Amino acid sequence: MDEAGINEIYAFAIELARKAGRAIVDGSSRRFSSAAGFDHKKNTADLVTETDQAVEALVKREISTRFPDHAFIGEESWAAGEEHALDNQVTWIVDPIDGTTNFVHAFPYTCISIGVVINSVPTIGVVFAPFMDTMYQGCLGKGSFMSSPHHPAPRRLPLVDPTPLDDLRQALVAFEWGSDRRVEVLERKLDCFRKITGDPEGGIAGGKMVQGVRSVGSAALNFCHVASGNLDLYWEIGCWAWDVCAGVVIAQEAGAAVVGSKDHAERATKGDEFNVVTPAVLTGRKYTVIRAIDTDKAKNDQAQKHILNEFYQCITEWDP
Ligand code: LIP
Repeated sequence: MDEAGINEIYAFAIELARKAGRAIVDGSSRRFSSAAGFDHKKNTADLVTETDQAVEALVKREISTRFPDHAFIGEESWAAGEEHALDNQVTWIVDPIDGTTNFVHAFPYTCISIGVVINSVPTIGVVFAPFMDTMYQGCLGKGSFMSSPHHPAPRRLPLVDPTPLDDLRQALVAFEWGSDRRVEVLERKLDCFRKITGDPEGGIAGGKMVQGVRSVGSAALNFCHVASGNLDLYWEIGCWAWDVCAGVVIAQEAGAAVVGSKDHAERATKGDEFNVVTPAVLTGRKYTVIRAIDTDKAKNDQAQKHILNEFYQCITEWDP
């Protein structure tokens, strides 16, 4: 696809995210004025609302009208059985409301996430958080940017020059509790959380004692905070391609690195396929993203690989 074609899709995605954001805010107003409910998916922590479904229908309709030959993967369409394998079609990968639990509770970390895969490569990413009126956008080879009420003109990401990150003890990390709370999953999560946060001199063997942990409830916004440099690393097993596709582009364009499963991370940090998000990684439901650490690419790669190798010493994976 030529530059003009990519630019047309990019501009359309940004405007579409703003339109969807208005629908999310309207949906929230209706929800709290009429006490409109929500439904459970796999359990009482996995929620969906009529606004999720309405916003996805809006986005899907607008895309298919403008780009009828493009493919679409959306969280709610997928839940309704419309599964689509990632192939070499231009594919829109959309989460209409990332942070649905936050939406239900009027916690502002809610966004729409619009990713576009072109030639099997995550190429365009747009994440709009309407309750904070904050837009994150990125396009392959063109950088990524953030705009907000205090800074309406898009600012390039990361927001500040990368600073050294020699050890996880200096890191602010994000991980999520997610909605799978079965004992075999929760035990693994808790063991990983324990090692990531624990004091090795205080009895937690292998503890990395990170400086802090944040769980905002939105994979897309976690990726954007890593891209901005506000978070050092985010890890999750169990979210989906629609939660992360846009964030992958925004993060990589800000110098961040993305890996998938522990096995992928080990191969990627040893080989020459570092920071390549293939369709298998994008749909693998296991993700780690680490912020830019150096402006020099070779030094940045080396520093990110070092921290990733240290981080994965804490991780015992499970299949979501
Ligand atoms: C959410 C993800 C989050 C995960 C939640 C949920 P949703 O997406 O963004 O990372 O921990 O369980 O899946 O369901 O709000 O679109």
